[in-house]
Amino acid sequence: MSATSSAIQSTLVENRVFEPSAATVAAARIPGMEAYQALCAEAEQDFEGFWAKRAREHLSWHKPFTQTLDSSNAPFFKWFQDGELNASYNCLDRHIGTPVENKTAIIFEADGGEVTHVSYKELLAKVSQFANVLKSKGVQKGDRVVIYMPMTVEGVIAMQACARIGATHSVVFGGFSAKALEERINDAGAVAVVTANYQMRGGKELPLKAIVDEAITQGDCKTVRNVIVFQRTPTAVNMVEGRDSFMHEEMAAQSDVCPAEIVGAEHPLFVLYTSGSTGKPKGVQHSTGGYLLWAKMTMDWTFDLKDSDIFWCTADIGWITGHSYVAYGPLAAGATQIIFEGVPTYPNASRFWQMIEKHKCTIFYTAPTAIRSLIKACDSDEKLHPKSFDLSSLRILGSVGEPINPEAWMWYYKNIGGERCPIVDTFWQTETGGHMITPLPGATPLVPGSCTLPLPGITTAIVDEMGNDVPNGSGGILVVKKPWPSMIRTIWGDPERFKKSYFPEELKGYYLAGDGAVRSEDRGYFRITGRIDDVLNVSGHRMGTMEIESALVAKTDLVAEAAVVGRPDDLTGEAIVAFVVLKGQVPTGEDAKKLANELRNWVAKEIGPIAKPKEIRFGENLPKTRSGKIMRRLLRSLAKGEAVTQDTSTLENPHILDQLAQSN
Ligand code: 6R9
Repeated sequence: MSATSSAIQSTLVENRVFEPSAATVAAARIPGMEAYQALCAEAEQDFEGFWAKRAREHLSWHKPFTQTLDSSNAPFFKWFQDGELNASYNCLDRHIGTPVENKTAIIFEADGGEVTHVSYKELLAKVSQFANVLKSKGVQKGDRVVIYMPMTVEGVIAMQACARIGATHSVVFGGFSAKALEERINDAGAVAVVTANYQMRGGKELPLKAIVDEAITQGDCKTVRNVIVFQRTPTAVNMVEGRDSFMHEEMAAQSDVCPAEIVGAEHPLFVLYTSGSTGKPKGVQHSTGGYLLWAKMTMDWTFDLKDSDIFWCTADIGWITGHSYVAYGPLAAGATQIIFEGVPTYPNASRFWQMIEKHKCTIFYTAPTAIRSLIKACDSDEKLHPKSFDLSSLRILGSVGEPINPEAWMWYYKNIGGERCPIVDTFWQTETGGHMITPLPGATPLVPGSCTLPLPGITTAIVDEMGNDVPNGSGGILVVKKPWPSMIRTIWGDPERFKKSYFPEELKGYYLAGDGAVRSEDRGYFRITGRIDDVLNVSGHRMGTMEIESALVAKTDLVAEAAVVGRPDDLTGEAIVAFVVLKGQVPTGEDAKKLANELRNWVAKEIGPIAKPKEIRFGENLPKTRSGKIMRRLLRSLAKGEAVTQDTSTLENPHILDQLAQSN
């Protein structure tokens, strides 16, 4: 294909529009663009009235709120402030006495393939029992509990039990290292840690409890009084007398009734750590009322949820997607959901398709990185290919975590959705609590690679550095102009950082998302162009470049200086490239390989395997301006293998570029 014809083809691909079928529109909760526009108009005419009406409709309040939005201490917005409720009550008790009580809440499929069904009634009993366990350990309303668990029903039980007694949970992804865990336990001041002895992933038994022990000992986590261990596998682990106990033994000793502790709408439901542009992760604090409202509403709107749906979100509970669309949203909405413990490639790359067929999944929500890796594995093997499976149960597909490239979108649409299922490309963040910009299955014409339009009530816009709107077609900074119920409330323990990171003065009080975006000239559709700060997105995981740099320079016997940048990668979206100055000589050949490996393993130990640089390059120095600033844009070009075309006249040491241009 000539260059021109491929250019024409890619423009054609991007201009393709997929309208929802008449049948989908007719059956949808938001049927057609007029219905969508009517909701947007309602929110615009009476912003607070719009949200108040939904909060009354979608949630059960123990004490009704009288004030919808309190902006008196902006940007510390408060929603439904004087209202009282409980999140676990809204996810479980609320369904008792309705037909949902005997409905399956969770279809759990273990790594090895064993399947368990748990009804709403059964889940309520288990959550109550575990809530009583926490209470018996002295955990009280407002205390923090760290959850370091595999993807299991017990993980959700632990989260719901915290919510039930008003304890604020902080889930740490099971792939994080002892060091990362320790930092989070200490920052949150957790009184208890809930973990499992091991986790099963891809047929392998991986330790969790041992990492908790290491974290607590090394990090001197004085606040932790108890460690409660879910026995996932029969393998024994070290148990500390007086501190540690087994979840099943504790639960067996407790009643399965535990009245929900009623809390104020602004009570912190959870703190979830995410990467920002400094070395220290941010504890994103979410509320109870506003957060839960949006988790529930977006289940209805974005996924057009019906009673009969079998919903499957593949995200881990360690990430925000696993909070909003596994632990809270589906339960608040009374849905049946699939929870999967394992990995998409075990025992082989058809695992997802097998599970969709077996459990008759109707809504499938996953990340572009999973799709891209499965395309690679399945396209070369007929037996693994989705066409060898009956995926006719599917009606809606979703994508989340990073931009989905039009090729991956088309493959997903054709091979998984059978050209029948709308794809909702949902743009949102840990800080937004729930979806922000997304198509609606029964309304929005789809354009591959575009997350299309904001949900009703959500005021996203693209502005320049002074906060002025830019015209469609011009790129700019993505902001949200008005507050919304599920927005981040603060950074745990650091309100100043919250203000500075998300509400910089020059942006007129708008919420700064940290992403660049552009709207199409014809439809005004949003397309996210990627982060504008020092945050990378590797396989849909957020990683701060400074975090990785701090980890590298913490290897003080070896490393003098390090700079980390991202490089586009076909499979993982972005890949991590580290430029490292060692204390000794610049290594070459086998030595360089050995040292690079040592550093990669070091980063895995400091943060977690997801933070391992894909490539490490050594140099005697880093490119710096005369004032000593590292020129990251040059490093980004070098990482991509591009010729450096930028102005290098301010560079202190231009010869360094040749050295850093070489891969080891
Ligand atoms: C939900 C989640 C947030 C960052 C966000 C953006 C990227 C997420 C996206 C997307 C393009 C989408 N992102 N969804 N980019 N299209 N549909 O992923 O939260 O882990 O906090 O990451 O992910 O860059 O700013 P989180």
